[in-house]
Amino acid sequence: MSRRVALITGITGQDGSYLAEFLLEKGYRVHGLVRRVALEDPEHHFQRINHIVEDIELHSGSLESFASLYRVMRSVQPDECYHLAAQSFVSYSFEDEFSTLNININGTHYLLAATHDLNPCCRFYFAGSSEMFGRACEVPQNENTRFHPRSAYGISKVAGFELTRNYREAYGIYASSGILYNHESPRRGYEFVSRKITSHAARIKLGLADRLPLGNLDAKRDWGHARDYVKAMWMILQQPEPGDYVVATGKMHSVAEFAELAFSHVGLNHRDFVTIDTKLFRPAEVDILQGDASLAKEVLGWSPEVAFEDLVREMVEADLRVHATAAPPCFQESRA
Ligand code: NDP
Ligand code: GDR
Repeated sequence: MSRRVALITGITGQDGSYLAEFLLEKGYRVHGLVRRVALEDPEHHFQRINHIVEDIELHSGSLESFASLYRVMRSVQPDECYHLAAQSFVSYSFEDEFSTLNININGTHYLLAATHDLNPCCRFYFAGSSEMFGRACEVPQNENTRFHPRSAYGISKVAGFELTRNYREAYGIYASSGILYNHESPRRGYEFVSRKITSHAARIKLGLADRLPLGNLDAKRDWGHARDYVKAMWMILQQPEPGDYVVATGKMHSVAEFAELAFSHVGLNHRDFVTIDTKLFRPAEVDILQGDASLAKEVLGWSPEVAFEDLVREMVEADLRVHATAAPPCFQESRA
């Protein structure tokens, strides 16, 4: 039997790298869309996929270019397309609404249009987000909860979600969305609060830093492990009918609780190191997100395997190893 073919956009990101590993283990031929700059500078851009780069096939393209997505779709002819690439940092979307909307909305539209034109039997996955619920009108949120996005990022994800649904309804494309809540791992980008906290806890423990500036400590999120969540993406595309699913742990913790746990893991009290930087507050915050993944459990048979405490521990331990052996990462952020 011939191997199934998957195309992953955003393969160099956290989720793309775990999904590529997962699909390779399942016997797929895995193709990835990467930006040209990444092909030119693999040392920096392929950190998350270096260990599997010989097993996958990479194609250069950008979400900004319909022509490049069309060319890649025509050349790969995937059975399944996982569209994960995006400007994914909520905070940055306040600084550059225009590029966030352009990249996230047009990129999704281009890919759906190319799928429809060239490969209408391909199963399409869209990376939706709990940020679509934003100022949620109910807790926990499920597939029927009204959207109220609070950032250009959230708006772009609502648009991508609606485009995906419309390609399903108007053209009969097998197109599904996962509405995923925050998921983290040792491969998380340093700009996100989880990795910012665990990397600082490790660096402070190792004497490489002495404080951790944070913004809103009261925000509450439903945090899971990325490895569990990429499995849900695959399960969503294995259903007989396309559909949309909330993927979440159903448990909520504040940013302060995350920091408390991470620092306690290295024997420190977060209160001695965390400072509040008002620049890191967002113009419009999402205060509470908690998902109800009953549908995913019932229909997909999916449930999260990694508990919050184990996730935080794994990230802190990984960061202790990273910072004990390498130069600390350099990143700048003006907003949270
Ligand atoms: P990352 O930020 O780690 O990865 C984003 C990926 O998108 C990278 O591979 C990046 O490439 C690529 N990308 C960005 N802009 C472009 C572009 N113009 N053209 C081509 N590729 C581009 O995100 P995650 O892995 O965490 O998330 C995956 C998806 O899931 C995203 O769409 C995100 O919005 C969504 N999501 C994530 C959640 C989470 O908690 N992680 C929760 C809900 C949804 P490069 O390496 O070159 O920058
Ligand atoms: P989020 O993740 O916006 O939920 O989006 P992030 O980790 O950036 O923020 C979570 C919460 O922490 C608060 N916060 C800070 N955040 C950052 N980044 N830095 C800080 O210093 C800081 N201090 C407090 C934020 O205000 C916020 O409330 C992530 C991304 O992966 C999206 O792509 C995805 O769609 C959603 O999760 C679900």
